[in-house]
Amino acid sequence: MDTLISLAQEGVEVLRQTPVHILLLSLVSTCCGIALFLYVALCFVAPVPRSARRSEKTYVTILPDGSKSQAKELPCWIDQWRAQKELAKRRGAPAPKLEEADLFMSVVVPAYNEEQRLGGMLEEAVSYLQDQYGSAYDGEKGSSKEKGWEILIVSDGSTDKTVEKALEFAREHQLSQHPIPVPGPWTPKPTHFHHIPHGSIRVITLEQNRGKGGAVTHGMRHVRGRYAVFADADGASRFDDLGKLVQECKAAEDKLGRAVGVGSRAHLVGSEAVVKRSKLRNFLMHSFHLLLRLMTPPATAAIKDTQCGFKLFSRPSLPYIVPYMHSEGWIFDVEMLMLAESASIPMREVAIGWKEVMGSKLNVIWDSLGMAWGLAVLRASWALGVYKRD
Ligand SMILES: Nc1nc2c(ncn2[C@@H]2O[C@H](COP(=O)(O)OP(=O)(O)OP(=O)(O)O)[C@@H](O)[C@H]2O)c(=O)[nH]1
Ligand SMILES: [Mg+2]
Repeated sequence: MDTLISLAQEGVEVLRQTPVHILLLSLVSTCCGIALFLYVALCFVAPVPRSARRSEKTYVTILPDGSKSQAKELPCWIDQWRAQKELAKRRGAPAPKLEEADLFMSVVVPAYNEEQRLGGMLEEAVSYLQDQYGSAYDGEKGSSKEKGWEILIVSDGSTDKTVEKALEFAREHQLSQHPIPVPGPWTPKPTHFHHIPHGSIRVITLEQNRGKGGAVTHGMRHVRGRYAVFADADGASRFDDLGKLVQECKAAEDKLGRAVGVGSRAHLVGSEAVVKRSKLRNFLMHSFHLLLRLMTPPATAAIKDTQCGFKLFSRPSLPYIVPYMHSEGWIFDVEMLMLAESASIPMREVAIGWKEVMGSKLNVIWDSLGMAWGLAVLRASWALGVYKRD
């Protein structure tokens, strides 16, 4: 004990005798050393999304005769926009605008082994889309009409019959003479069947599983709509609430037409749907929200439900978000919101209907740990400049 005290006294004496500028210099160099170490460590652990493979830049659909199409090239607005941006930079011209939308609403459905749940979700989606937005691509590019829709199903390396089920659904809804609608979480006894226009459902297959974030981002790169929404394949979110998201988004759009509508289940906390979940899951959900509030910038931190799989983007907001996405897993929603916030894009949280649907693939403990780690890496990578906008 005595030795410890005398050692401490010696240390204090040395500090007292060292000139202040030397002390400051050592402090600054220690901080710089730590920051450099963190930066280098982050460069190793921060996720870098794999680039899309050749076949992943194609889609298949159902042709008017009911056969499956050949793989067709997926139009990618980012590739075109990047090329135009590069050209504009060389000429010293202002950044280009995104090319006009081909249709009104694009729906991206990430699907990983969803042969069981996908049909009901699609039924509810197409009945809303067909009622609201009528026939698909009507050829009037740049039209101000609120017409036309498409669904992009991104099978995320599924090993079951997700792709076959999606195509079967499209075939049935294009051709069927004896239609039978598929029951879904919100319509267990559906009464209406909608015939859909040819080619309005496109199926994209990722060769290897990327995670929900990777699948959603991939889909978002290829949307043709004036608005693009992503929606989970389980149909847990009430699809009819898309109208509310569109309304809120429109009301919030800035001068550039940018806005994000964030579907939210926050109003359901305390309701049967949430209480029914295990105590552990609810505890982890609250801990995650606390972490989010502490670690994210103010507008993102103010969103009460960042994880809801139902978010709408107006087309002009896409170039500020989608090209800069890194997260492949469950934390990708937070990255989308943070990117929107850093570009000052207005965000509106909109209460939607939501139901617990059997068959979730979320591993409560493992995925919660992964999300906490992902959030820390994400936040540090943007803060320290490992990730940056070009
Ligand atoms: N689990 C998982 N889902 C993926 C993956 N890629 C895409 N998804 C899709 O992500 C969506 C959400 O998956 P769910 O298993 O319902 O998880 P969740 O909705 O976040 O959690 P719950 O509230 O329990 O339903 C579904 O459309 C999945 O098919 C992946 O790699 N893993
Ligand atoms: Mg779900």
